[in-house]
Parts: sequence; C-alpha cells; structure tokens
Amino acid sequence: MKIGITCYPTYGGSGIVATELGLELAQRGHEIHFITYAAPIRLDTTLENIHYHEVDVVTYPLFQYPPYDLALASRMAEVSELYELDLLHVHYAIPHSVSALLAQQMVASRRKLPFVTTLHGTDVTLVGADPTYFPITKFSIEKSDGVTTVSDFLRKETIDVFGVSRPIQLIHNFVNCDVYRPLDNRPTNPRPRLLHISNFRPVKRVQDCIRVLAEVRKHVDAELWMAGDGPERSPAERLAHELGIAPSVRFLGKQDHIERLIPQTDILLMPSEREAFGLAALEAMACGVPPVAAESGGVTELITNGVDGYLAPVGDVEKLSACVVQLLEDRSLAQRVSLAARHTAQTRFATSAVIPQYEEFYQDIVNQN
Ligand code: GMT
Repeated sequence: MKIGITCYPTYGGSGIVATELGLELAQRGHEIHFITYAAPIRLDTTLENIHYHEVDVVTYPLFQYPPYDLALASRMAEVSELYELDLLHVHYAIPHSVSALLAQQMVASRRKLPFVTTLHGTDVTLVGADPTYFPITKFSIEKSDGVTTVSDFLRKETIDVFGVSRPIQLIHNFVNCDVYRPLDNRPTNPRPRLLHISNFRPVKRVQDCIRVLAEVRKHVDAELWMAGDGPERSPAERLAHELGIAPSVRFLGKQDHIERLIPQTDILLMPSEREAFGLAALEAMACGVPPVAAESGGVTELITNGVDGYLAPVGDVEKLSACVVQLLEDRSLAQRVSLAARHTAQTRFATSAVIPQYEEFYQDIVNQN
C-alpha cells in the first residue's frame, strides 16, 4: 500500500510510534510517505520505501498564529495526488485529523483518500478534553474513516470523554525487540541506576522520581538518570538539592538513542499521574529493565504487577520506593523480573505481533471506501 503518515516529529511517544510504524511498514514493502514539518527524529530518510515531505509554514506579518494545519492539509492533498496514496494515517488527533479531513475533501472529486486517526493519550485526556479543542476533536474523531487507540483504557476514555458511538479499534503500541534488547554480558553496575524518561510535563510527576531516589538511598547507594526535558526539570533539580541527593541525580537532557541508554540501567521509573500506554516502560521491558510504575491508565495493560514489573498507586512514593529497594536488594528476583519483562515485550508487544494488525485495519478501511 501507499500510506501517508503524519505525526509530531519531535520527542514524544506518538511521534516515535508513528515513525517506528512507518519504518516497519516500509520494511514489509509498503511505500511510506511522512508528511511532517520536520524529519521525525528516529527516521532515516534514505531507507528504501521511505519518503519525506516537509510541510512549509509560510509566515506573514498578519499572522499572529501561522496556520500550520492549513499548510499541512495542502501538503497532504498534494502528496496524495502526486504519489497516489491509498490512505493517510495521522497520529495525535489535534490538529492532524482535521488537516486530513480537509485534504480528503480537497481531492474528493478526483480520488478517494480515507484516513485513520490514532489517538495516543493527551489528545483525548488533556488537550482534546479542553473546551477550546473539544468540539473540533470530537468532530474529527467522528469523521475519521478509522480510529485506533493505543490501549483499551484510552478506547474507553475516548467514548466517555467525547460520547462517540463509532467503532474504535484497539491496537497496542509495539517495540522492536532486536533494537531494544539487553546488553550482551552486561557487568553489574557498582552503583545501581534508576532511569526516568519523559517530556517532563506535570502529568509525569517527575518530582516523585527524586523522592523515590531519596527513599531508596536510605537502603541502597543508587543513582538516578533523568532523560528528557520540559517544564518540570527545574523543580525536580531544586528538589534534588533540597533533599541533599543532587550528586546522585544526573539530568541527561533529550536523548536520540534511548535504546543505547536503557540497557545500561537497572530499573525504569514511571510515576505518571496518567499514561495512555507508557511506551518508555515497554522499551525498558524489551531491554530487560524492569519498570516500577504508577498504576494509571493503560500501564496496567502492559505491566503485570510482581511478574514483569511493579505497580503502585499514583503518588505513593513509599510503595514505589519499596518496590525499587526489593528489586535492588534481591538479585535473583531482579533477574526473574527482567527475563519476564523481556518475555512480555517479545510475546505480546513485538512488531511481528502488532504491525499486521495495522495492515489488516488499513485494508479494511480501503475496502470500505
Ligand atoms: O506522554 C506524553 O506526553 C507524550 C504523548 C505523545 O502523544 O507523544 O505520549 C502519549 O503517547 C504515547 C505513545 O502512544 C503513550 O505511550 C503515552 O502513554 C501517551 N502519554 C500520555 O497519555 C500522557
């Protein structure tokens, strides 16, 4: 098939899923056209079957807000005609599904251009639920030819928040277990490393990571690696100083090669208030790094508590810390959980299990149109 993919190309789970999906589909022989304002960070545009079309947003003194969504719609329409696309797949509803709807209408007299919207989380739970964007998000979900969500939690949430009655297909996120894998012959870290990866938004409860480290350090000489950046970084840095553990916390900033970083660590911390899926936890599991996470949203569809990771109530720093200490103090338990985590990633969330679900879904959508 010839598929146009649009996503946020910078750091963020939805863009990563969209990029990895495009790469996997290209490897399976599909022709993939990324239509975005910048090349997605994990995309090698020289690869076979991969095309990249930049969306140029022209500014003009009259525009206080340059209309990106219109430039995107124009580019989608243009690319779909030039390359005879079978469908568009947009990731994150706002504004991508609205642009896709416009593009579809622009080319309607000449070709069918069905589009699939994948909802990733905050486009439903946070931004889309805000009164500013609620009506247009609901409209674009209803008008999409196909809608998928990355967890059953998000599927139910979409129905609750938007009151939509249209079918919504659950297709869980996936991980490439050949790229995300444990290090061969990894030496034991003399100082165990906890890892947090996020965009440092309030929903991630970044400060809980610092508090967890402070608790853990009462028992084990551990350190914390903080990968990513965002508004909660400064408050977290300040808290680390206040708690006297700043020398044990490393702020690494945004990372391009998370797959090289994760296997060097021992435990992934994900204390998020809400997480539609928790891609970083899955990537860690594939690397054999057990996640210790807050029991929120779709994370419970990924982690089985006490088997392939640990779950604790949101904000329960004491319990999160106890889980971490238990894993760090009992090497054979850590080894068991690590193997189980990798096994979960390989069996339930591997690309070979999930990509065919997208292919089948695309085919159904094209056949219906
Ligand atoms: O977590 C974020 O704020 C980024 C956001 C995104 O859309 O880029 O992530 C969402 O999509 C990821 C990929 O599907 C999911 O794994 C994350 O759970 C989800 N984030 C939230 O729901 C907060």
